[in-house]
Amino acid sequence: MEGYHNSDKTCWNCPAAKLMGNIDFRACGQARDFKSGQTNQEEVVIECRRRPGLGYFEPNITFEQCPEWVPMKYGLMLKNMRVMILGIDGYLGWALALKLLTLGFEVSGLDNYTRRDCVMEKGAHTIIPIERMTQRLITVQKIFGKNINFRRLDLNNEEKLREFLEEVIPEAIIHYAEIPSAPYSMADMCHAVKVQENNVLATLKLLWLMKDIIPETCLIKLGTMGEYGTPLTGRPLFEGLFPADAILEWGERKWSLGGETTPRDPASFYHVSKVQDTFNILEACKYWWLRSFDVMQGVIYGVYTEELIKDKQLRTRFDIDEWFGTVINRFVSQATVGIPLTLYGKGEQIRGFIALNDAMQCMVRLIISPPEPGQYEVVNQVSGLFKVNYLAESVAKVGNEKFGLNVKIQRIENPRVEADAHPFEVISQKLPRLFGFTPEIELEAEVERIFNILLEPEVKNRIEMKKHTIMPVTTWQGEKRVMKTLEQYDPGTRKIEGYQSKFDT
Ligand code: USQ
Repeated sequence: MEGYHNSDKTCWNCPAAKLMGNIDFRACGQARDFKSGQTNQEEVVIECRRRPGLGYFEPNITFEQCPEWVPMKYGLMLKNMRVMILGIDGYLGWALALKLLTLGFEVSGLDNYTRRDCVMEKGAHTIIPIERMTQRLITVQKIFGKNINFRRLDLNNEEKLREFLEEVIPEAIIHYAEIPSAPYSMADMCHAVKVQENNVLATLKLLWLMKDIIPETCLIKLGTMGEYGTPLTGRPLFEGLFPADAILEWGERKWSLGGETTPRDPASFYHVSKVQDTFNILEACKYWWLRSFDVMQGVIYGVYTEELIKDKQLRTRFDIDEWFGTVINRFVSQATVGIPLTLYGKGEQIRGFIALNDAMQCMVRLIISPPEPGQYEVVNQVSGLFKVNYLAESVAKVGNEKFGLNVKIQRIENPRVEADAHPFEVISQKLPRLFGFTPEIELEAEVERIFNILLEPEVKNRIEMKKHTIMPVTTWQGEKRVMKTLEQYDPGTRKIEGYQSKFDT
């Protein structure tokens, strides 16, 4: 493709194109029911919210031809595009808000501080201190000279959500407002229900409101690679839907599976909530011609984006407790305070990973390249596949060699029900091939950046204060108990086979 990855997209993809009221999608694929009053009933015409002077016109202007789409670092962007981030106070939401602001987007967002509350419930806190939202917004104004239109709001409050959507009329919605923790969802009945209510029901309400208020706006929804599970057959994890040449063979007969959703095998009630979202969004796209990217993101790690490092007060949260810390972030914090790195079970689980900055790059690229009406698109958002024991070795190496630590590794009983040795092949072609994504962050370089922050005296002290929340006590059986240590060893003393499994980009 010439030019930017989104140069050839047209009004069909643009959120400023007013399709509702001009096209009746229910009639057929590209139905013809016009308000234009034109006599030629074969022609599909629409209006543009940003360029009313065009009147009724054929929706085939490309982004490259349209003066409302202007170049920036990652492609063409709709000038001052209004992006609403649901869950803007979180680890990802905050990082994305700052990135979008600096790129020239108009950013709005909501949050009800569930993440802060759930971490507090564990008796933990974000290791990297963050301010209250009011102070965060003042800092943003001071450093970037720009405002974020923030609303404290629960996504499950449909009346307030409707008001906010009607006020902003976002041109893209990023949905990060879910409780993202597998162990939290397995703690007991109340937690399991809370996660599913918070995640599934709120997303369903959002879909209904989008249909009524902003049907041309793309929903970019954070799913998870964990929806797919880890098939023991080694079958590749396609991007949500089977490709056209995938064949089901049974007895003497063969069928194409093309376009059908791939099997899901979630690994906790949290992961189940994401699977339920998947089907609700897929159906909404089918029934109402909404459009969505469902982002199957791997395990995220890191502290760095260009914007987050501009000022200490701009940093994003960083959790390390057994509920909300993800594995690499936890390992670095453990190394910092002398806890042997905790491998669960055999420690040979393989997951897809992506650094914070790379994940943000992907999101920007998706925001500026919306799907067409009715299109439900899935992307697998990972930049590398690693065994967790390899990650422990990498963290230990950086800790020992660059920071003079004496890092040990331990295997403990696995509190989860999961395969801890399995094949894993991921297809992740769309982001690099269709959206121009190029990972910029190397694992060990980012681990070093994490160490640099976690070893700051104030931050290290905050880990010391909460180190009792690091060891897992939440089992998938719903019991709370201390996990037995199975063995402890020095890094570099084990041979790790196939630590980076097959990864198809
Ligand atoms: N693990 C350890 N030691 C630890 C922590 C984790 O060995 O101290 C293992 C776990 O058993 C698991 C793997 O590391 O096999 C990843 O665990 P995690 O806690 O880092 O991540 P997970 O529970 O899978 O969930 C995280 C996010 C979630 C997101 C998911 C992406 O919390 O929101 O959906 O990563 S994925 O794993 O690809 O599904």
